[in-house]
Amino acid sequence: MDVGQLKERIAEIEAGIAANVCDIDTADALRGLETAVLGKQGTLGSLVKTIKDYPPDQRGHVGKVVNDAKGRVKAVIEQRHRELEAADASADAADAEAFDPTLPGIREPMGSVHPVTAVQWEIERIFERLGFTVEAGPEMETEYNNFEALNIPATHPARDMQDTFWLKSGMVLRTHTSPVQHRAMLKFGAPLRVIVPGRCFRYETIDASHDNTFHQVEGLMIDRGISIPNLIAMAKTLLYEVMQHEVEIRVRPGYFPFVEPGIEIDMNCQICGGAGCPTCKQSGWLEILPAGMVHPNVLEAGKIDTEEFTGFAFGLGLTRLAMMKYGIGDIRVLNSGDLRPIVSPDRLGGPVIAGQVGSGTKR
Ligand code: FA5
Repeated sequence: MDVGQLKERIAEIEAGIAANVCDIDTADALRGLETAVLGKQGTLGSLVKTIKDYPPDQRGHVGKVVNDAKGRVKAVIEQRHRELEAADASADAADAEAFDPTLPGIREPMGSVHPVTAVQWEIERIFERLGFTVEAGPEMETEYNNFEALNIPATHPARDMQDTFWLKSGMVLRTHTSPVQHRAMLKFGAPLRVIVPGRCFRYETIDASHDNTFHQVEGLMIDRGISIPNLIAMAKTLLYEVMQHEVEIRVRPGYFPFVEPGIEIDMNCQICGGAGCPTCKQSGWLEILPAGMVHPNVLEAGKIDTEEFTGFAFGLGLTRLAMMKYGIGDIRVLNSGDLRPIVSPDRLGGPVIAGQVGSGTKR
């Protein structure tokens, strides 16, 4: 091509670059353009090789035309580089402005201790101070431990006092925590001070104060000279410490085959203040602590010397006590799985730390 055609070709190349360079928005793409135009095989770069083909008197001029064009294109590409760098820097600045480290963080929702667990821990602390140990027993029990060892033989009418979930194996879901009395006597002998918090199961109609799954705390104290006044004093201390105020109680005779005599300790309903409500079945009182002196047959089944030792036992309704403490009028919310708080976490001892709550009784 002659010098005129060369100049036209160069003008075309430059016009193409000028038209498209603004659409290039990454440094990589810009480097690609640079190679495609200025590289040895590039549209402008490859023209350098042709300089030697021109007559000697024109070579100086052709070389200047080609190199000037290369310089202009290089300047256009560098300008675009600077624009891209400036755009990146202002995007970083905008990001930095959007992140304000002084703003308070967004709190993840935290769990809290279940009201029943909170009262259980409190009761464990109270009894540990009184020299009791905390034991656990299986929720699936033998018929013998749940009934016979507690002086309730198969034909005894008291079997109907607690509607039972029977398992195909012949075992039962324990209807109360009392079978652990027998286990503890065999395990530790006398003297003995033990409490057993745990879940119990009954096949019964559910209402505001009855669930088919609920918690009790069994208590057992065996020693020389134990009598009913020890039991009543302990019950008063327990209720006072849990409720943090004096609680009105009433004591009635009660019948349980595993104690003699048996008593029922009821507490003044804290939901209605004694006026009557669905929780206390309009009576103003709630059965909370059935108890009594351990029956000699039960002591003997537990290999305790009845000549030397006597003892009291109680079966605290832990779920109901939690309801009274926190003013929960319906037992059904406690096992409902509804996670909306019914009690302020502060009253339950603050948020739970992962792993703190388990099915066991110990913290
Ligand atoms: C018993 O279970 C006896 N084992 C208690 C006992 C132990 C007596 C040691 C003497 C010596 P009772 O069936 O009354 O007793 O239950 C004890 C407590 O568990 C009741 O006072 C009540 O507070 C609670 N309770 C019983 N059934 C339910 C239920 N369906 N839902 C919620 N709480 C219940």
